[in-house]
Amino acid sequence: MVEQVKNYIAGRWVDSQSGERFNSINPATEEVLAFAPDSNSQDIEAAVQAAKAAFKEWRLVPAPRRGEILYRVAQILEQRKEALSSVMTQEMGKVLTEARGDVQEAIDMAYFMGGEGRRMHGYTAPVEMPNKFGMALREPVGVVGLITPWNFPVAVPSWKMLPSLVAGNAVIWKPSEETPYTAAEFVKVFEEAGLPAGVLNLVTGAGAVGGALVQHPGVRVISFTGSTETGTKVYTSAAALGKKVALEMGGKNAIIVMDDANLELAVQAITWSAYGTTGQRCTATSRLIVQRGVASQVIEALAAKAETLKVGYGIENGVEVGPLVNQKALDKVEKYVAIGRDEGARVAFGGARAEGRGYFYQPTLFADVSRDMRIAREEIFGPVLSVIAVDSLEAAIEVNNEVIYGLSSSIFTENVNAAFRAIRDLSTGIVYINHGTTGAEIQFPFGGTRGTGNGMREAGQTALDSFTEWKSIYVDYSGQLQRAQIDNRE
Ligand code: UN1
Repeated sequence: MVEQVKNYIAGRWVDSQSGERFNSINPATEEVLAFAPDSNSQDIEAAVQAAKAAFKEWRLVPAPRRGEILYRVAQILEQRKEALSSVMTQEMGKVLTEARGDVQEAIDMAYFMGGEGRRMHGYTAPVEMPNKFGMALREPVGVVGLITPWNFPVAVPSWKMLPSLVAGNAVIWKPSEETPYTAAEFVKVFEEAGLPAGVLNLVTGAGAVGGALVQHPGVRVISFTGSTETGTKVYTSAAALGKKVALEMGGKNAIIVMDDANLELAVQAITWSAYGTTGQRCTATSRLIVQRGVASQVIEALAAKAETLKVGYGIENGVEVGPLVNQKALDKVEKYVAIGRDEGARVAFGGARAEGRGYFYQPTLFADVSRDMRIAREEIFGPVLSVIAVDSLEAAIEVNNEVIYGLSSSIFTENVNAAFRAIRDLSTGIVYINHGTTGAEIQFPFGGTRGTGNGMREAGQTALDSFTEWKSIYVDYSGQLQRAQIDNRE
């Protein structure tokens, strides 16, 4: 049965005014799973009008009450976890256990941000004049536009929606065209939780409709997660309109393994960070920087472990690695594996498509990679790991820091001095010690340096920075014209 997805605007499920639709394909079977509206700028216009109208009232709902709706979202998500995870696996391919983890991140975020309804701290500070009081508080911005990827089709949108909503904004969400069905199922949770009509609007479609959202003057904030190429375009066009933009883009994350590391632990962590979600996480490990003394031992162990991984349809029990999201992603992985071979790297494991239907590729390990090869520098977004051997901690850190991205990094060592030097010197937004590069928790800032972002962070309380403005308030209860009003300060 093919699901018919609709847009959700002003609290109603509607078709696009374009009358067009597109298919959402199950990447494991290549069958059509759902149709969704191929929306246009008229749909964005309708969503902006709905969001603007809803914002007028939503901003006045006390934040603790807004937080309570988020708690209900969390509870409904808990009940729906299995169903939503199953739709996600069918729609974008990640294995069921990972899909459950994806939904769980949204549950965690809903409880966390629900709590912000009673925190969302501002502050007071002493002021210069007698009988005068000063305070600063966070205010919603208005209508926010969210553009999200397919690789975390519930978790990543939740990082944007939940802080937006608790802060009192109205939201227009344009999910990836790979995951409209999962998106609509997620929006239904908010509807059931009692979110007023127009506060959250869903508009599905391809890049053009995202562009219309970015361009609309009624949308004051754009929060984007996706490719560096698209994110840069979003940033440029939103800047011309004076909008606030939060960007989360590419990665080329590395794990460093020192020769004193617990190698068994390191090999397990590398395997899941590199091949989990078929390497399609912004936080995935795509480089292994290993100290020369243990390099061949680690490569052998990784190849042996990769051989045991069960690749297949993620809905089936025991499958550990699902397909890539689509043909284009598969082509890109094939292209990079060819580039790696041409550059002189050695395929230690994998290096080919899997047989049969579905966009499957074998977990792939490249040895003898040098730091200047393209496979050591460019984001592949697939199950391909490149191993670079180095002589020292200093060299490892240098190699880690020289790529254009800076999301996540990790070091395996039993030496506390090396660990703390790495914490100090690894120039990524997230650093792990004796843990893979994936698995960030929602209560800490999430985001990267350099080409990964634009200095904003998601998750944690920092998430509110993207979706609020500060208002500073001075209350003068002296009953007099005080000097500060005349000459500020003498
Ligand atoms: C992403 O790949 O965009 O840390 C998000 C992790 C997950 C989130 C990844 N919690 O791997």
